[in-house]
Amino acid sequence: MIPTERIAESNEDAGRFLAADVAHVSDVVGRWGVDAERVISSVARFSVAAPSWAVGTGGTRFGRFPIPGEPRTTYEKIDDVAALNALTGANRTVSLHVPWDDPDDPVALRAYARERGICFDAMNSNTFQDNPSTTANGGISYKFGSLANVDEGARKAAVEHNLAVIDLGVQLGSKAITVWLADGMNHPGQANFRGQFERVLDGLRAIHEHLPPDWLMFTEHKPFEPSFYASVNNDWGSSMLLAQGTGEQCLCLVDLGHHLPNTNIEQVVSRLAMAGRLGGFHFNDSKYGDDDLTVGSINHFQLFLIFLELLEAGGGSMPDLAYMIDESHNLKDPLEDLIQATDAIQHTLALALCVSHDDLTDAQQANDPARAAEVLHRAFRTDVRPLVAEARRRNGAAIDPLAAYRAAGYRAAAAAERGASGAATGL
Ligand SMILES: [Mn+2]
Repeated sequence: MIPTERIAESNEDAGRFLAADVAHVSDVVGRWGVDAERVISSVARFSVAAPSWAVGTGGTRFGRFPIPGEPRTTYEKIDDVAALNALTGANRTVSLHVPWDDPDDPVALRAYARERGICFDAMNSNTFQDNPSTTANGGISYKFGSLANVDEGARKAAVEHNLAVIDLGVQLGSKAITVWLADGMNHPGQANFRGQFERVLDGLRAIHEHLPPDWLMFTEHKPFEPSFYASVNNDWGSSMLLAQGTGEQCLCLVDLGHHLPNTNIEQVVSRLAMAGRLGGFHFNDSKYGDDDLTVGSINHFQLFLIFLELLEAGGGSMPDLAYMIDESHNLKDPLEDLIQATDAIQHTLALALCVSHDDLTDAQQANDPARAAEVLHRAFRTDVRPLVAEARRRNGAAIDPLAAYRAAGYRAAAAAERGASGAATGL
């Protein structure tokens, strides 16, 4: 854990000019009618889940470069998320991935997490690789798909796995399951488009039937990889058809990296929200595809526009969706990257909250695109970092979380305890 005294210590230095900076930004945004106090409290309220696999190093198909002190167990992953949350105050939940996380005693795990201030967000089921329970079961394999497979045994195993993940999630206090499928084709002619889609829909319906009444399930689309010719759930249209065909508790999840280049993601967000089917959100950034780069590191203005649509969907506040960071940390210390991702999310939320909705609507009603652009840019180009820092300070978190993380020596302590070659990410 990172003790609160260490954070308070780091805040003494980092906070020397904070009050003056907050007063200045409040004055600036106040000139166009934005209440900085509301921005601060909205950012302070917002939380985004850390996925359990993201506290370990990711990797590419060319290799993985582990760092000392990576978590070895789900318990140690919870420790890392708790440390992250102590620094940011904005990662109050963890999202597990089964079977990479497969706790023997879910009740004990839940209690362990609760003691550290961490709750369980949406569960993730994995049917994109063979796992011991399927291969042991009569040679069943997901090589040719899970829910879309022509083999009934594989489809049945995939449905059963999802049901088991829901049962596990119930014990952990989770309220949702995200179903991302690798199903599709790597070769033209390999399968029948309609047949695959209908089999997936049947499987999703069987999973939906098992949902407790207060649960949601999410369909997550992705255009390619590992199915490089065609994914079954390839885009938001397919995702929406699947959600609509599955049932009332099935909503769509948008992963920022799961779109073809130049896709207007903010428009996708608007459409799904308009249809009442927007349920989950995975943050990352990309230059080429599903790069899983640090949030806001490349397309920051696009992220800002996406946040505007989220605020629009929530009537001026962030809608109650399942938000998660979905990144692969190939070179950075995973916790440092998660700190930067969370900071980028908080920062961009603050920027979006500084847009005057009234002024933007006036410009739109007057058919004045230049003025509309000015309204967006005056917010986007304002330095709102003091408002974000103040939100963190009020949450008892670090004003400068990365500096506080390094000063606390967390990774070195973890390495001493866990050793140099731990890895429990499943990658
Ligand atoms: Mn995702």
